[in-house]
Amino acid sequence: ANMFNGDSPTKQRLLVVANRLPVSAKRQGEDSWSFEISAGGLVSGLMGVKEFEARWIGWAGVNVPDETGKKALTAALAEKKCIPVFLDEDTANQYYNGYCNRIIWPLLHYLGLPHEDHQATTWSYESQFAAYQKVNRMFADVIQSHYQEGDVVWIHDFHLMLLPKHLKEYNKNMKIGWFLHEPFPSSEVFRTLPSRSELLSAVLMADLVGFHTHDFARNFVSACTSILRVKGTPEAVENQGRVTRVAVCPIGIDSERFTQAIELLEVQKLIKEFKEKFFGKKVILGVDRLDMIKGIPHKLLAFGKFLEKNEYCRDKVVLLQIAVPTRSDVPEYKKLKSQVHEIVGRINARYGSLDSVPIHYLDRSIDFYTLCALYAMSDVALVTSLRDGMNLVSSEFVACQDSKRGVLILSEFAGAAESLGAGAVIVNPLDLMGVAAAIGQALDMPAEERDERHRHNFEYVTTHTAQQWANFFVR
Ligand code: ADQ
Repeated sequence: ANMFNGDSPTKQRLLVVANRLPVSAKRQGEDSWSFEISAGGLVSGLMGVKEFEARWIGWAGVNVPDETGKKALTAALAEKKCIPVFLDEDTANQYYNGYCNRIIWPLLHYLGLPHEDHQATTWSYESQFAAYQKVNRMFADVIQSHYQEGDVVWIHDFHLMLLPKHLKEYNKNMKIGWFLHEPFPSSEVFRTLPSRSELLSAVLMADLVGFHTHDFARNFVSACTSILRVKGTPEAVENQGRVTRVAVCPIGIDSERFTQAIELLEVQKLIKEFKEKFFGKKVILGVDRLDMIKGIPHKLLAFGKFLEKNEYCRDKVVLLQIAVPTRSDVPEYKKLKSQVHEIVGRINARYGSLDSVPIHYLDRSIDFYTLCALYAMSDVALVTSLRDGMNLVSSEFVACQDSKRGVLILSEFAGAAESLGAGAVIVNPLDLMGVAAAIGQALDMPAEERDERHRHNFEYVTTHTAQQWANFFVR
């Protein structure tokens, strides 16, 4: 039942703090709950940190208005070593759907700040930031009440940038790390944020801050030096005598989970079924959360250009795009969904025939085995993120391709390009003709070249795992 194995009183305690707990809770009755583990890079990485005794602290993701419910949920989560932070509906909305998803997220990905006139809600910048401040403070209180002398606190992501400051106010000896899973943008972009100084100086109260790439780390240091006028080097920032270390540590995946899954009979059966379904066709795979940063419209339009130029391919190549809807309470995400549907419809109407359509598009989540089977049977994976902290889909595809040795087409704007660049075909997702040409190059690539590129990336993905990432950062 525990998320983490091998607890012992002699182990170093680690408090992992993230916006969401690694399990989602569903209420079954007044005081009974069911849970589902949300598998992702963070969860699998931290499950692999065996030398620490870890606890998770995060928002349960559900609104629990009554005290009985809160008590029951807290007790049930304690068995899973999870500690919930409870947020009321309005605070959660303005903090999460507002400040986090409509303000900081787009800014970190170079999409700029929303214009208040264009906001479909009545929330002002100030009220959203107030909710963000309130939630960061609530997290600090929960952490403080569970903290024991000597614990290491590892905070994740842009949702909790004020937290290091609050925690140091409670206890200046607390050891605090903060890791950003998203890109840190150029300081010219970051400085447009009204609360830039407050956020940066709060983050600098951490002892260690980590990023996926050298570029992100450099941008962060340069934002600190230009906005706060503090001293910085590529490895550290000094603010009023306090030194914050800056580390570059790209996340990996739990590669064995994938390499083992594709050997399972159940997955092999799925692979065979998909091969029969797409017999005689080359399959290009896209797997993304439906988010503007993933460049899904650009991917579809580039594929359209490829079909326009390569008439003979129209019934021989399919693009299988899985786009899991997320953040559907945010208006921009609703708009994106209908825009994408419209483009798919247009391309299929233009290039389809009575017995085939070039784009198979699903906007739902698929289970892990089906995902592995799709990764394993596809000829090409197409990742066209406009900006992306890392992009785990690229690594997952590589991990499942050891017998097929398909080609990864990867955006130069994904953090993954720094590590998988030598094996992937790198593209600028905004250069639609360039992406169309890369699709042609990938589909025609000679076996020896595919082999060499794949070997490079497979070696990387299986030796730079999520477990190593977590161990490195915490140590
Ligand atoms: P994301 O943007 O959510 O997170 P990404 O790296 O794209 O992360 O990984 C998405 C995960 O969801 C993958 O593990 C993938 O298998 C899964 N997934 C996607 N679509 C799915 C579908 N249709 N069905 C089932 N599963 C699906 C942030 C940053 C990233 C960074 C990660 C980790 O934005 O840039 O790589 O954190 O640091």
